[in-house]
Amino acid sequence: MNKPREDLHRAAHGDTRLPYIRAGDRAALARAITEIENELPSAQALHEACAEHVGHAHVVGITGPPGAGKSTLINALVRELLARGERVAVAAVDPSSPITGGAVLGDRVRMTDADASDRVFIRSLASRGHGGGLARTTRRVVDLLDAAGFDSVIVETVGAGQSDVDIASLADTSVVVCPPGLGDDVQAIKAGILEIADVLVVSKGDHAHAERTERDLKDMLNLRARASGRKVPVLRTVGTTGEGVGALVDALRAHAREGKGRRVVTSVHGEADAFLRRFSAEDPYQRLNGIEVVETGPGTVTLRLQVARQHLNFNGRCHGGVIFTLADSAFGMAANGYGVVAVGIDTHLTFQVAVKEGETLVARSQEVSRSKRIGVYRVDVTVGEKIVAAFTGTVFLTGHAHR
Ligand SMILES: Nc1nc2c(ncn2[C@@H]2O[C@H](COP(=O)(O)OP(=O)(O)OP(=O)(O)O)[C@@H](O)[C@H]2O)c(=O)[nH]1
Ligand SMILES: [Mg+2]
Repeated sequence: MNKPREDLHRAAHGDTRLPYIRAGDRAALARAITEIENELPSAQALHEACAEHVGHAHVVGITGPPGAGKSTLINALVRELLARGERVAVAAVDPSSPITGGAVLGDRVRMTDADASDRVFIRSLASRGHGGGLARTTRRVVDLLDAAGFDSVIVETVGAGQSDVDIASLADTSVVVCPPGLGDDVQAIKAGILEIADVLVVSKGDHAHAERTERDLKDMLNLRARASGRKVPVLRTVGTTGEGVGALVDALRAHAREGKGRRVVTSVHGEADAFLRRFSAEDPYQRLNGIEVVETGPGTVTLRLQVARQHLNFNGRCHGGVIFTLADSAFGMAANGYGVVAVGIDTHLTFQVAVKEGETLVARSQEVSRSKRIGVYRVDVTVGEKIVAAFTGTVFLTGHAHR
């Protein structure tokens, strides 16, 4: 229980590492990513310090089946972006080979000149976390790279939509890479993948079947566009030579300019704090129950309630509904701290220890993951050092701003 407090202390005084990272200290950046990957307590303070610096980078997700040519394409993309004078970061989420996968990509890019190599940072993320863990760390690494001042942050993941890391929720622009000859049967890459693509790339454009695959995909997308009105560009690239990659960068930029699918970025926290405190003060149900705000941070809120007679059930213990109300309030506030209306759609609460009159309940919510449309939160309800209830909740993000 001391650790979170140490974190809050650090957060309150600003994180000392971020200025170095923002000044281009690569060793500090690499260490910070390791901390995030290992989910060390110190990573939380860093994450909170990043909040006011995120939102500058264009985050591009590159996904597609294994061996589709994603890394080779990213290598060419990095060269193109460097040639345009950008600072570029790449995070490769590689379940098959956590370290060597990244090294392969790095080796290929290292061929560029010295000035350029100062402007590129490549990192492979070990997928040791399962499910939500990997999604959370990847998201935090992306936020860190964004806060570090890279113009583009490219994320490579295997799979498309169904993978642990849902690239569509992580990126401003999602690119789906389709290798040629996925068939004669393009149906193989069906709805799921096409749904998340902002840009489709037929890779290995020098391959005999590439033209055919491009045509099939265009036909399929034209049919869909007629129904949905959503136009997804299809481009052909040759990663090994860089052919078509200039046009790809143009398409990525065009998508970013349209502003569709912007990631939800954390607002400057001072405003959010004032907003959340007002939100709590104006919530009649929170007032009725005597709920007080202890602390707020990006994606996290701590609330307190002292159990009084009015909170007891027929057994003389704290009513479960009160514990739920406290946890649900922390959940709702954390999810709504970004200026976007978040609506709860699912919650689950376990009661672990009975609570007596006079005890003080503290509920601290934590963001597990947050995407364009969905946020997942966990809340621990404690009395002193004891966890008395654990809550998880999901919100739907409406995309509408709070009044
Ligand atoms: N002919 C040709 N081969 C390519 C091209 N791009 C990639 N390849 C080859 O395709 C193979 C897979 O390429 P990668 O870039 O490693 O593919 P990937 O999608 O990153 O693979 P995983 O990360 O393992 O899923 C390699 O042998 C590449 O040399 C291309 O444009 N043309
Ligand atoms: Mg790869």
